[in-house]
Amino acid sequence: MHYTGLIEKYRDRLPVAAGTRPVSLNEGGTPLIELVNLPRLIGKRVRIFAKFEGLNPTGSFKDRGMTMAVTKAVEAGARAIICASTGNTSAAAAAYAARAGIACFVLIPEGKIALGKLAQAMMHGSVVIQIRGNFDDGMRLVQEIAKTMPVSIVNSINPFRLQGQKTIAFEVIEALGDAPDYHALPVGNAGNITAHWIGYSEAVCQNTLACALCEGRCGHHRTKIATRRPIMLGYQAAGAAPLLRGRPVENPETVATAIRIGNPVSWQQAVAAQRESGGWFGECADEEILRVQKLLAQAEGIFCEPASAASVAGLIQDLNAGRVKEGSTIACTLTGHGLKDPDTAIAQCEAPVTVAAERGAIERVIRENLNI
Ligand code: AN7
Repeated sequence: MHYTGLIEKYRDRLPVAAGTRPVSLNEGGTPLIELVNLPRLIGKRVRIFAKFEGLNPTGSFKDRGMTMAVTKAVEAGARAIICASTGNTSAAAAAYAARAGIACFVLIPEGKIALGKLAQAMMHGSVVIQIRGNFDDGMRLVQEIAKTMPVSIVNSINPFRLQGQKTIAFEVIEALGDAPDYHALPVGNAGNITAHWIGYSEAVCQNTLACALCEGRCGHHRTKIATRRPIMLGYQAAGAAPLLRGRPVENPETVATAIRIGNPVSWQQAVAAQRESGGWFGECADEEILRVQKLLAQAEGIFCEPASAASVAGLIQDLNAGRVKEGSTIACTLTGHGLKDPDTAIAQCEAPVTVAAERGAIERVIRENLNI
């Protein structure tokens, strides 16, 4: 049957009513791609699977949360949505608002979001408000503003966002036949690690009690689809690692602008996921994030954005430290597409060679590169 997005697919596991009409761009259903070269390159006997969320309609996992948040906002009669964003949330909000025919306001830190994300927010017709401040300032402002203005918040403090994003866990389980041993992902505002844990927890639960969100309509705890839950590994950029440090970071800084966040709103839930799963938080230096981003692009053919590469960069560190055991199966969420941030990609690569439009000149380049 024609795939029409995650609300239709997981209707019985999501807090939606029978008559709810999804605002959807057919998000979800992303591939789980085994990394076929990386384990050999790092000399570890493990199976690593990348959940490539860059292949969602707006190029990040945010679409999963946004289909739910906008569907519910429209159902409740909202005429406008608002979010603070490091880029991907604004791109998704803008697209789903366009689809629903409602207004969208996005607050972004001036000069600190990747070019592709800015283009998306602008192109989909949202009102882009650049603030002279960082994401955390924007998050605080959005919460204040939503108290007095007729705008519905679609940041991940909106519980429907997490409900949509929990479907990543369901899809990983379906692809592998059960939960992996570990699940690694980048952590910024900490909504996604919370959502993954909700998904994995519901997957092993047969509790038929009604969930608080839907007042008994969904019955999403009905069928057990996994026998266990993974150990959760949450990786932050070294310059923006509040969860690792145990306190907010005043001026977060990292090349991975998507996770340039110093005071995550889902702090408590993320810590709960880490503790309950027996997992931990780790940090990655910017150089390491970029090195692994390039490694994924050049050794696996997968172009993710810098923040996404933190999941694999952190995993490699913990494999080398012996903290993640060999023989394990690991899922890594690659949260966004590399095309989102062309500036950072180009800055890491050698400039193209420029030659005359002549056969000889091109043959010379080929010979040099193949050493023949
Ligand atoms: C590619 O867009 O917060 O820990 O405003 O874009 O759930 O915040 C983006 C976050 C990881 C972190 N990878 O997820 C925003 C925003 C990418 C991201 C994260 C983000 P959370």
